[in-house]
Amino acid sequence: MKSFVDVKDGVVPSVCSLDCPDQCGLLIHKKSGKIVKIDGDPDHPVTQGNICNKVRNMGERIYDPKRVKTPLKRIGEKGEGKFAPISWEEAIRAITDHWKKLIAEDGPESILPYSFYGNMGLINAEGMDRRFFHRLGSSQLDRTICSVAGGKGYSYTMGGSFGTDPEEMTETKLFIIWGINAVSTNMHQMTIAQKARKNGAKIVVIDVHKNQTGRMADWFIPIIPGTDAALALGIMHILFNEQLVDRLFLETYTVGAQELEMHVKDYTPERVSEITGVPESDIYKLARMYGTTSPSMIRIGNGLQHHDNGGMIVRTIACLPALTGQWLVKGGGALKSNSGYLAHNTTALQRPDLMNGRPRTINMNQLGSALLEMEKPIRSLFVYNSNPAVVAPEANKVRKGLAREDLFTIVHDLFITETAMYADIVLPATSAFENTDFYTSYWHHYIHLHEPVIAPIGESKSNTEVFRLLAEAMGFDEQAFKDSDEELISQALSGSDNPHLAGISYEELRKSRFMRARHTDNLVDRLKTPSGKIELFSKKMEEDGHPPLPVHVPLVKESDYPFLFVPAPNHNFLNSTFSNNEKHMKLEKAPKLFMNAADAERLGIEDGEVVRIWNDRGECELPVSIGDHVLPGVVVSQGLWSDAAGKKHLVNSLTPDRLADMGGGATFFSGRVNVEKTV
Ligand SMILES: Nc1nc2c(c(=O)[nH]1)N[C@H]1C(S)=C(S)[C@@H](COP(=O)(O)OP(=O)(O)OC[C@H]3O[C@@H](n4cnc5c(=O)[nH]c(N)nc54)[C@H](O)[C@@H]3O)O[C@H]1N2
Ligand SMILES: Nc1nc2c(c(=O)[nH]1)N[C@H]1C(S)=C(S)[C@@H](COP(=O)(O)OP(=O)(O)OC[C@H]3O[C@@H](n4cnc5c(=O)[nH]c(N)nc54)[C@H](O)[C@@H]3O)O[C@H]1N2
Ligand code: SF4
Ligand SMILES: [Mo]
Repeated sequence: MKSFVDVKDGVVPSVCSLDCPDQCGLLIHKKSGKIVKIDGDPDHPVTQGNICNKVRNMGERIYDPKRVKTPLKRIGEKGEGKFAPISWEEAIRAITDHWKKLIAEDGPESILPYSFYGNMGLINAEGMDRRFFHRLGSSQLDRTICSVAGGKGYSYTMGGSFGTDPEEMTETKLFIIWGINAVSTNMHQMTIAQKARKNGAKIVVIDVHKNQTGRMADWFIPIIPGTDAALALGIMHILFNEQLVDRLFLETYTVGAQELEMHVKDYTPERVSEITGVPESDIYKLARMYGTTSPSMIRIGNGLQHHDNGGMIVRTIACLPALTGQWLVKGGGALKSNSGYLAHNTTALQRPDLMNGRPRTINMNQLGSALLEMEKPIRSLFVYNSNPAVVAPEANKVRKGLAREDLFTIVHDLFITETAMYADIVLPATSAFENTDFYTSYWHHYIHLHEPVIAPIGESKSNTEVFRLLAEAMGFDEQAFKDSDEELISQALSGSDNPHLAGISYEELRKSRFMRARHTDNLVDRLKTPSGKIELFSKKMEEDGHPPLPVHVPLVKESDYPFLFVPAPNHNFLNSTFSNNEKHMKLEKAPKLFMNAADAERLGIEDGEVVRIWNDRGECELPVSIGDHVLPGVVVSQGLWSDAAGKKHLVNSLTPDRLADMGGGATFFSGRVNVEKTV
């Protein structure tokens, strides 16, 4: 078969590689070998030809003249961004010579990989790289920045990442979109909800910010940040009191219903209203709506878990569908992540057996401290698929660490990111369009194969290729480092004990490009908790040092600064990706700080005025947007804007690197700040 790269004029299939739940099927239009248009694939069963503007304009990024085209070495000061081209041979030799010296002096733990999901392709994001760093015996990275706290919280209740199937949500009659800006971050969720609305469904949005998603709701419920568990417990209180619970379901499929019923007596609507800022009458209205509408579906977003108490919030909300028996109703239930359905054979792909001993593990949310404060210092950092100088909390600490003269930093990326500015060596990365890989959605049930649609730009290389080269130069002669991309995919898809993957293989995927996870309708099959039931009371949580019943735990009061600060993502960037592309910046216009009119008036701040936002960790300057889109005492920004060219837009200079209650998760949204006029 002719490769898609060789198609000069025509349309070839692809899939979106970005860290977005939708994982859209794409069609790439080519002219004279170049991408001229990116469209949705109308044959994709879930995304059905619609895609976001970010990716429609992805061509701008792929062919951006700023792309790194050759390896580079630093010739200026760290942070200055002065580099000179070198060959791949020189680059790999410089890195591995340096590492061999460090290993001899300080051991392999002096080296730290830092990566996340700039590319969701599984062999590139967590395949060959994992093999390499396992074999190297470097410090290992705990990848906690995104969804770990909520993932753990949800699992305590439900046993794993299994939720409602989006394809069944056309039947849903009530959508509770809770802590997710779905219009921007999961657009097809909203498309489905709007279709269902035509058949009478209602859309309720619970958020700290009336953003695009809140504006689309039939009912928007503003809430004080970090208090959502209390609201869920207040709903439970009313459901039990008013006999709106499904007793038969509770008896058959849950443990701890009686304990929970007693426990939620304390969460009176009056008390819950005080905690959450939601009026008592609204708590009653919401509970009764939830208790009497079926099918109902709660879309649990990431905003909830980026708090000190984020794990417990998600654990608590995840109890709700059990109370109303929604798990047995088509289109009912909840969806935090569906990644369990497509879980592949990570042992075969990542080969933890290549690791000798048990090297230390470093939490990626605390990169700054790790670079500045470790007794046995990190002396080399290898960054790929991530831009920690912008995305990690306590950014000033991170920058100070990156500026260490004795830290040997390598950054593999498509661009000179804010992180790459501090690199000793920069390696040019291919875009996902230039790679072979496989992709599994954490929202819908499809797995995709991707084959390159264009040739590598310049001398860029994929992650798998770079780690093969590094392995060879380090003298690692195991077959694991010689496996081709196709072999990596085959290995990841075979020998898995996940019954939902039955029948899915590299060969089958080559024929059909995407395949659906096999389904069983039996709820019990998915309840992989210790009891095999939905755990409203969890002994496991008690063993792990958490309250066994869901509770509201207040946020850490880190200071007396008057505002809670929620620096959320925006519509046209994906984390920091696209924040350096002219087109996307233009679409997004300018960063903003949303503030309640009462607060603005008190501070004498006018709409559009640039204000200084600060706390003990750092400061930043943003223009204010005044209105009623946030509650008093809360300020919200959107987007991880670049602070290059002296712009004071680095919101993460203000965010804490405290860890959430579960899994070492991030607490981006639990920081406090002061806001004042700049003059
Ligand atoms: N356009 C776009 N799409 C994206 C991304 C992007 O940057 N841009 N990022 C991708 C990634 S990596 C992820 S993880 C997801 C994240 O996307 P989402 O799941 O939408 O999560 P967030 O955007 O972090 O936060 C969602 C909402 O939570 C609200 N929120 C914050 N704190 C609270 C709270 O205490 N209670 C309630 N009820 N709401 C709260 C915020 O105001 C925000 O509207 O999106 C992915 N898709
Ligand atoms: N204030 C605040 N901070 C946040 C968040 C928030 O809501 N608020 N969200 C957090 C969340 S949920 C997440 S997931 C993180 C995300 O943080 P990151 O994973 O760091 O995401 P990006 O900023 O998109 O950076 C990805 C980088 O990978 C590069 N890249 C893309 N493809 C490839 C490839 O194939 N190979 C290599 N080597 N590089 C590639 C891109 O060019 C880009 O520079 O940010 C977190 N930071
Ligand atoms: S970023 Fe999300 S919505 Fe946009 S094309 Fe990719 S998967 Fe689809
Ligand atoms: Mo994320």
